[in-house]
Amino acid sequence: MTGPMRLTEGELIRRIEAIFTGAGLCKTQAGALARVIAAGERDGCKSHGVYRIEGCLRTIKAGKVAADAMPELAPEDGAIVRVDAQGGFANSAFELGLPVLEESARRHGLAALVINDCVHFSALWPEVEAIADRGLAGIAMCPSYASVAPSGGQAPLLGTNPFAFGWPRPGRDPYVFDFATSVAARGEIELHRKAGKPLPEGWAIDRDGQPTTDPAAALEGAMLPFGGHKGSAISTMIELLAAAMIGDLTSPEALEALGTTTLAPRHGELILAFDPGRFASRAGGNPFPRAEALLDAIAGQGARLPSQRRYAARAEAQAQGIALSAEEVALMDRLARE
Ligand code: NDP
Ligand code: PYC
Repeated sequence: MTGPMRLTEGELIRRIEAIFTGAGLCKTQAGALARVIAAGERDGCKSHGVYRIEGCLRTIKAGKVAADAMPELAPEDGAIVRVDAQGGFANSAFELGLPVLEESARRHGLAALVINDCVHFSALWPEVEAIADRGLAGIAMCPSYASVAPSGGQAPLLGTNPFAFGWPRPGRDPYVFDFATSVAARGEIELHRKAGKPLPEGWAIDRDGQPTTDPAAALEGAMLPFGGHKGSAISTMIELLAAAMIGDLTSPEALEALGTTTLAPRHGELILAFDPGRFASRAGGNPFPRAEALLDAIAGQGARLPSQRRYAARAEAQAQGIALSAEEVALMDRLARE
């Protein structure tokens, strides 16, 4: 039995990539997946870290993702950049589209990256952070599969529909938030179930529409949107913009096509990029000093900025290695052998 260990990010990426190539994923798919999962683990985002490897493998073994997909960039269409993921994971499609999105946003002031026909399981902050690292503001959103009851409803319909935003901060880590539009991500419910821990009140209802703190009953019933009718409306917006509008599946359609919530769903994603300097003509093309004043004022009240915890976890992981529990090491060893 191996104990807990610390790995560098490069070592963790190589281990995860080997698991995926061993399961039949091509290098393009496996590399992009390994990078995003290792980044999640490095930043202490457990709901989309190493624990997700098993779900991706189930999806591969079930034949629900194109293991050798090479994403394809569509011909230029104004400020709309389109990448067809060809049924592969979203992550390599994003990597292909990012430089084109950046170039288009600089040329037009704003641009959209539409990813179609992708299998999606990952966190969105790596994407908006990558956009902000290029000096642009970014918004990313996607549906998932029906698992959340609309506010006032009792049955799964909306997805957990993540929504992420990134803002560049010259000389500092970008301002980034990224959250499910459900009270918590489904991954959190699954982690509570695995740990045998009850859910906090207000996260979910059972199949009879009654409030529950039992993770298994929540997974059979429905999760709840954050902020009642407000989260429900934002989640609906995501279904409209990042599914219906881009000609891809909504969360109920994605669940119907897949037939289960135990595999990663197939749908689309919408990512927007803004060139802040181009919008800031009234500010002499430089919006950053006033943006910094606002963000500093928030932090000045003792409030923590979103991603502050993540950047702190990253700094620790970069100094000391990414900490993996004995269970996580055993999981990766087992998955590498299977
Ligand atoms: P969390 O509730 O854990 O965090 C949401 C955001 O709020 C983070 O940016 C976090 O920053 C920030 N935050 C948390 N607490 C505070 C605080 N006290 N003050 C200020 N900011 C705070 O996220 P969720 O559980 O809702 O989502 C987790 C992940 O799941 C996301 O990355 C999302 O993309 C992913 N997801 C993916 C889906 C998919 O279909 N692909 C579906 C649903 C979710 P920090 O990280 O620093 O704590
Ligand atoms: O954690 O809610 C979630 C989730 C759904 C699909 C991928 N992640």
